[in-house]
Order: sequence, then C-alpha cells, then structure tokens
Amino acid sequence: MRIAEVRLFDVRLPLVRPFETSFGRIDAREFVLVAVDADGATGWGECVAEVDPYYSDETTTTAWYVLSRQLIPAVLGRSLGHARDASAAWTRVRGHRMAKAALEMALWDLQARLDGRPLCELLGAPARPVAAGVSIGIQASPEALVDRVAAELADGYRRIKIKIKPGWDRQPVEAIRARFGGVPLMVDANAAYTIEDAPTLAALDAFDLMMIEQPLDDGDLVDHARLQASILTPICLDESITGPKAALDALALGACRIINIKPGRMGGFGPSLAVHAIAVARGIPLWHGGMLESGIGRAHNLHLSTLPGFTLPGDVAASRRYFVPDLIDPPIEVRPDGCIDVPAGAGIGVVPVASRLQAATRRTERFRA
Ligand code: OSB
Ligand code: MG
Repeated sequence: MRIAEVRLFDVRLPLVRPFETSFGRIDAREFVLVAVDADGATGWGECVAEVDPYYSDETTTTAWYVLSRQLIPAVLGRSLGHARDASAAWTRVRGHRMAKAALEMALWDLQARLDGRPLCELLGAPARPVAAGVSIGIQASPEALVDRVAAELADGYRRIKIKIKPGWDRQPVEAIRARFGGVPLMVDANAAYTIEDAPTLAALDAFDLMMIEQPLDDGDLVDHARLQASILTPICLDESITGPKAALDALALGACRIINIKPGRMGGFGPSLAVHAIAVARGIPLWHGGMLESGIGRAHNLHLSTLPGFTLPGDVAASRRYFVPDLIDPPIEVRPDGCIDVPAGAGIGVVPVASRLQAATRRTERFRA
C-alpha cells in the first residue's frame, strides 16, 4: 500500500460520568484520532495518550508533535508491503509508544480493509465473542461504589475491577465482598503504592482478589518481585509492560503472574503480538486493558482480544458506559451474557460518523504525499 495522506484530529468527547483514578479525575476524554489513506481505502487509529502525563509520560500534545514531525513523515509517500513493516520506518524514534501505536494501528486497519478481511483474522484469530469486565473509578463513598457495581452486574459484566489508592483500598473491597459475595473482583492501583505499603497490600489477600494491578511505580520491577514474593494475590502489570523485553524481564524476576495488554502502551499491534506469544508460551494469563477509548479504539481492542491468549475478561466494555453518543454508529454493546461481539466487516468494522467527528474535533491537520 502506498501511503497517500494522513489526517490528525484533536477530539474531545464528554464522559457519561467522571472517571477517577489514583492519579486524578477527568470529565471528558481528549485524544488524537488518526486517519490514513492508501490505495483508495482509509484506516483509523486512536491515540490513547491523555491530556496530562499521569498514567504515562506521553500526552495528547507530545503525540501530535511526534506524529506530525517524525512518524507520519517516515511513512508518507512510501509503499509498505504490510502494516507490520511500518514500525521499521521509525526505529530511530525513542519511546512515544502511544503515538507510534496510533499510526501503526491505523495502518493495520487499512491493511485489513484492503485485504477485505476483519482485522482479527489478520492478527491471527477468527472473530469470537469477547468476555467483558468493567473498570470502576474511585467513588465518593463505599455506598456509591456498591450501587455502581450493582448496575454493572445487572448489565451482565463478568468481572469487576475497582480503582484503589492509599486510603481507598480495604474499605471498598470489604463493601463489595459484603454485598456481592464471591463476584470476580480485582483492584487497580495505577502505581499509587511503594514497597513500604506491602503490609497494606498483603492485607488484601483476605479478599480472594483475582489480582492486584500495578501496585508500584512502572519502573519498579524488582520491588514488584519482592512484593509478589510476600503476598498471595497475583500481581498483574499494566504500566510496567512497555513491550516484549519488559514482559520477559518482569516474568524472569517474578514481578507479576498476569499481564494486561494495551497496544497503545506498547507501541502497537506488533509488540502486542510479541507479548501475547511470550505469555502463551509460558502459560501466563492475559487480558486486554482499556484507556477509555471511543468506539474506534474500542473496536481495535476487541479485534486483538479474540486471540487465544486472552483468557481473562478485558476492560472492553460497551460504548454507553463512556460516551453517548459514541463516535461510531451503532455503538459497541454488551450482551446479556457479559460478552461483546467483535464488529463485523473489513478492518475494525466501524468508522466515525462524519458529523459527530466534526462536532467533536477542535483541530485537524492534513499531510499529503
Ligand atoms: O489503568 O487500566 C488503567 C483508564 C485510563 C487509564 C488507565 C486505566 C484506565 C482504566 C479504564 O482502568 C479502562 C476502560 O474502561 O477503558
Ligand atoms: Mg491499569
């Protein structure tokens, strides 16, 4: 495919309800959307970088900069044999994995559309329903949290993840166990603790959690290994797993027993497939994470989630938990059995509704070969 044109969109979508984690609270999702044209087709990609560098060091602004100055010029006007070859064009660019992923994933969508096949088949698996869980932000009170969990379970979701931070950990977990018994439950700290907090985290062993996600800093693989050796609950790493090398190091150290894959965090589908292969070879359970994506990023995530290594429910919930309306129509919906169907058709199977994208876009930039 010969890359003829790339467009960037600076998009803002209000969230249905605010989302609060250990690093902050947001009322709207602001993100960069990428469209790539080649050979008469268009591929779409969504950059998961946020406005503030709290989850990772990238931001919407750094992603726009690196896309426009380095990544897009590296592929514009060039002929690529396959989407998987794109990353070779930007090996000089250090880091900026979310920016790379947005363009790389748009190219995978484009490749699949040109091939006339669903993206999941290109990634290596036939379409299958994907088991979905929900990620529930920090709430004002345990009572408010319990109400939220009840609503999510009523919608069919198969596992509950709650965000925790120092001072909001044991109490919310206790409240959920008291009201919902043995519901599949896990917690995500987004790196809010240090190894000094090991006793607090060990106390969560009493609640039969599926896992504790990213308790410590993203660079703290050694401390994660120490922590894992001292608690029973499996540690799952999110922020720390920046690609296959980090996954190998984490597993060699015993820093985690479960891995969360987010293609945006790792630089795209190429490194995601590599981490998937590592995990499958070692019998490490995987699940697909989420970054409050619109329907475009959500569709990418669902396609990747069909791979056989994704054995645990993912943060791949329905559009209406996030945006009403979503950029796509029809929206992503959850079935009563808590699974989500992968959008059918070529590529990711969905495109933005032009009028909705236009209304949500604050700025665009066009690059032509
Ligand atoms: O750590 O998984 C995370 C959202 C934004 C940034 C980081 C994370 C999250 C979520 C929400 O947990 C997952 C989702 O529902 O998309
Ligand atoms: Mg996480």
